[in-house]
Amino acid sequence: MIIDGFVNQLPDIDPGETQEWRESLDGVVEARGKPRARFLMSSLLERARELQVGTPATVSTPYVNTIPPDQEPWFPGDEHLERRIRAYIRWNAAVMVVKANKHAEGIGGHLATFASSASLYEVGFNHFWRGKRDGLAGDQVFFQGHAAPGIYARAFLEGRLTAEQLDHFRREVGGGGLSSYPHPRLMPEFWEFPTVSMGLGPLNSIYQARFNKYLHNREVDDTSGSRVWCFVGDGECDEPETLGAISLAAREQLDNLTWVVNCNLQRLDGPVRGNGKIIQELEAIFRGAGWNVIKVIWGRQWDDLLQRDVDGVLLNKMNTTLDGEFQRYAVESGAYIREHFFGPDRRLRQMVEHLSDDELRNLPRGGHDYRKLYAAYKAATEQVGAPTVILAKTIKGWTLGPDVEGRNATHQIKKMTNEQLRLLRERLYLHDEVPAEALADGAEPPYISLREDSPEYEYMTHRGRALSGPVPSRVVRDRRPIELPADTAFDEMSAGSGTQQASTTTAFTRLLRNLCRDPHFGPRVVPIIPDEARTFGMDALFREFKIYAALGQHYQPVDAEMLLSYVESKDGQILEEGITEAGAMASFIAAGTAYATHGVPMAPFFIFYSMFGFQRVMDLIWAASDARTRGFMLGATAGRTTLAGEGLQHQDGHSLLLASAVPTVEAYDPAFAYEVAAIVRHGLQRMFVDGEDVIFYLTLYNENQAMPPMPDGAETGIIDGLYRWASRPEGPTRRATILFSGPAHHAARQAQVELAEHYDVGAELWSATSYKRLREQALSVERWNRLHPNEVPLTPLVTERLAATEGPIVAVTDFMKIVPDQISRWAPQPFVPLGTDGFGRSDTRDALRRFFETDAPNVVVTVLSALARQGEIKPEVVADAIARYGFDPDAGDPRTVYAQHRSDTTSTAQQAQSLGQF
Ligand SMILES: Cc1ncc(C[n+]2csc(CCOP(=O)(O)OP(=O)(O)O)c2C)c(N)n1
Ligand SMILES: [Mg+2]
Repeated sequence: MIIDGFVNQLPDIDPGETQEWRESLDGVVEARGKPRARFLMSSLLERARELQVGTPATVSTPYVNTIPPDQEPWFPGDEHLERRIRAYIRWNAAVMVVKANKHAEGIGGHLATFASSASLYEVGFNHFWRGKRDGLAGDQVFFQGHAAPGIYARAFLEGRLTAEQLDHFRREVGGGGLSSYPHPRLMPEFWEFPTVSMGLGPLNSIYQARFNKYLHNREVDDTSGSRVWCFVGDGECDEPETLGAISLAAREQLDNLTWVVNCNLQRLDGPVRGNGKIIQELEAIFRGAGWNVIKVIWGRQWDDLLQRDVDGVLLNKMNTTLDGEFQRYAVESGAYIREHFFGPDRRLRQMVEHLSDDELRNLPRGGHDYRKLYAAYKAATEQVGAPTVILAKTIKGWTLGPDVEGRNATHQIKKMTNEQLRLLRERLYLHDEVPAEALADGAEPPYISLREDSPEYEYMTHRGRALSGPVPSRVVRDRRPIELPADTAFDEMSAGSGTQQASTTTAFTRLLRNLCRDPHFGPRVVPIIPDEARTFGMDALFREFKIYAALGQHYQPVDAEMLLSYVESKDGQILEEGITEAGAMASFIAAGTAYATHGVPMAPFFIFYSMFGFQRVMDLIWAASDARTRGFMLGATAGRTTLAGEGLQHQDGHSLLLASAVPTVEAYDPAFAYEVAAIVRHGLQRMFVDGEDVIFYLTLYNENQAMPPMPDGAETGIIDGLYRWASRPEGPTRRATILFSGPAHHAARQAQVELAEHYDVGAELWSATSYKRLREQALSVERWNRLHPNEVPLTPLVTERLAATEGPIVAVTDFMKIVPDQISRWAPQPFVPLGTDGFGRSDTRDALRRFFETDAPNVVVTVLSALARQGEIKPEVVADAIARYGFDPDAGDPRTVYAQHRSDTTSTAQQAQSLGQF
């Protein structure tokens, strides 16, 4: 059944006229066929657009170039020279990878991706991308990670890399090697943006373009001279991160953003859409999202054929040929193409009768044609009010020879014999540059380098000068230095809250407000929140600092009269991202690398639901670290028992563990407002005075408490990760030490009282703000000792701090036990962690802390048990305490198979029991 669309629901004021139009169409289909009818319909739609009739845009157009030949601009380059340069780069890229794999088995590398995209890059390099000379910020180019060999090969021709460096492709350990993919962490003067984890580059590029506009609209920096370019694989478009934010780009009218999708129709294993057409699919998606779409499918030799296509048969063939078939044509002979593509239809066959088989085989795809690409790039840069995507059709492994080009295995081919290289030399016309004997069997293939007086070198440097320097290049310069906030911003936190109750989340919100208010530092603060501000009480900031809205606020908010109304503004400061932790993370990266990208240090504070941070967007955090991002991540509503009612999928007891895996993340678990303030102040110092590329992660909790003032001299200990918070009470004869983090201080403090009152134990309390930091320090000491056998061994800081403690050490946390366990090896006394392993569940805080065995009675029993093991007290004392607190010692017998899931099996057993009662 065909359901007639919306038209039938509207009144028809002239049914006769409607009928006539419909019948005319029927007539065309009948007499001239569907292709003609399609042509007429397309023409009518185009005319309707010209007349601004307001018909909705169609999401898909025929399988031809978007820009017709007569609208192509003049190509301003020297095409011959550019082809020569492209050939040299292609050669060097291949030789580099081949040599790397000849000398180091298993080192890897890719030939086919760059072979398909060399022209896409060269047009950008030669005509569009602006570098960073003369104090300019330049363009931001996100390269496809696997195309890195080509980017190195070009930098070599430019004289920016040496042959020795090329010889050290993927050999980084000795220094001076080249990274496999774009890694600013390892090549900080070359790469700007890590891209190789598929999907992250495209996502980051959108938020980079958005952040450029943000800087501009807030008048922090003039970014109108920067354009963001992103190169994307067609297979990469299957990653949710790739396409997940494209509507934002259209909504915010990011006309400073251009994507080039390298549609070589293949991914790693095989075709991207063998049974379909990836270009058509992507066109519909992007057009639907509001992007300007430019298809570059056919090289110029096809223009003439399309001109002769009076019956629309060629167009029809183009439209109906599947990608799987196009891939086949890329590897087949001219005769095969003649028979199968042109052959079945007499009119088509006639159309190419004048072309030889060789000419047929070499009818190029648009993505290898400079003129077509130039026209598309130029149109993209002139587009106003929308981002542009260029869908360029290419061949994977282009001209790398019959064993590589278009083959399903092409992606992973990294070796070529000298025989294959000889063939490549033919295909690239490199007879003069590469002497035949250099490729004799067993010979080491040579790189091509340019003499400085060669026309190619002059052309490249001239283009480079005209475009303000080479790309990519990463430079850190202080175009607009940042000034740290005045101390007053922190004073309030250090003073404590008296009897007033507050959570560390509220305290942080006040701190953030103070920082934003600082006259010098304030404008550099970038608060980033993915639709969770109200949860954290941060809606208070909306009115004062406003929410960034690219186009302003065109409506009166429902709460306009209220104190905390939802105020959006073009110069708003808060990035209210909506429900996208990935997008928020991309903003965090753009802001946290602005010190390098724009020479304008910015201080991002990304506040999120802690469960949906590291666990959700770890790969982006890894990329942020690679990109040398500086900034603060705040995991609010942290803890597996402090966030009480939300249950399994919300209660975070492991983000600190995940954070411990990221080398440049400083992970802190503060208990009090003054600790939060001291850590933030220290972080700012490290990032913006010491110039360290670090990310600070702080957990924030929603449990209200009276905030104590900062003890004198505590600051160093807070930063180091451990300091004595309360000394042992006078009186008791036995000794113990309790380490607490975050809200576990409640349990520790109560336990201290209980132990003194009932068990003659005097316990010291220590605040452990960062186990990660203590562990890393201890590891470095351990290594030093290992390698300095003749020297007096050094003592890890954690051991030194705890050296004077007496009795067992019990560490209690609202995170998994493995978090404090990070330092157990260096504890000078027996060490027992208490934490929240297993899934969270909904209940009150007290019930949860009892369940996870992190409440005060459990701390008491753990201390007593440890003392008993040391022979300090009798086991009966422990047994008495267990009975007194009503623990069930038999829940979770370690001899059962499921011991490690104790917390969950118990609950299942309980459930079964209660069900049994019905
Ligand atoms: C997140 C992620 N998953 C998997 C990979 C491994 N991988 C590298 S390249 C590739 C295929 C890329 O295909 P496409 O995007 O079409 O790029 P092309 O090389 O064809 O231009 C895959 C799966 C990766 N780099 N990142
Ligand atoms: Mg591909």
